[in-house]
Amino acid sequence: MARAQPNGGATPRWVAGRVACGLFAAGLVSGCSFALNWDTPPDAAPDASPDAPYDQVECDYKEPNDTPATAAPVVIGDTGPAAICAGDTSDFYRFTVPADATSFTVRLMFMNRPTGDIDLRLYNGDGTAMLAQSRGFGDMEQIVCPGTSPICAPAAVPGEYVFEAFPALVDSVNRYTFALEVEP
Ligand SMILES: [Ca+2]
Ligand SMILES: [Ca+2]
Repeated sequence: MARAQPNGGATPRWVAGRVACGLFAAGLVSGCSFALNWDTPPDAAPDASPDAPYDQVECDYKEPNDTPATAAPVVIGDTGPAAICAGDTSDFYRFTVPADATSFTVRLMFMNRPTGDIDLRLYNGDGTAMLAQSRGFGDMEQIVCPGTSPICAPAAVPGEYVFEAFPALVDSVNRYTFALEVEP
């Protein structure tokens, strides 16, 4: 009876200590998890928002232009903005490279994201022969003619051309701007 009482008194104190320690550790783990959440930049959402990859004005830019035959005329200095929108298979544009040009560049620029990749093709003036294509995974597609990456080797630089902005995957949608540059 005299031996049992000291043991009975010590045991509850030891158990209470373990419980308190466990709660403290759980609190630390929980705190780490919250800290990681707080580290997420609050301004990361707007650019990545899948709900607003384009607006109607961008969708309607130079439409209808879904085939080489209906390619929309553009000039050096035109930039869009345009968009590949839901149900839009392609945007074709026609442009002229002047007689004194030695090379030209066609460039698409956009903010790539999942289901938002756009690719670029260049054709001859009536859109019947593809001259080059750029199908990367970044925020830009570019073709320089004459050029080697991608290969573009037109018979003569001056003349009429057609370029096409199109979804990299069937359902890809995104806004983009474009640029035409000519080197004399
Ligand atoms: Ca179109
Ligand atoms: Ca691409």
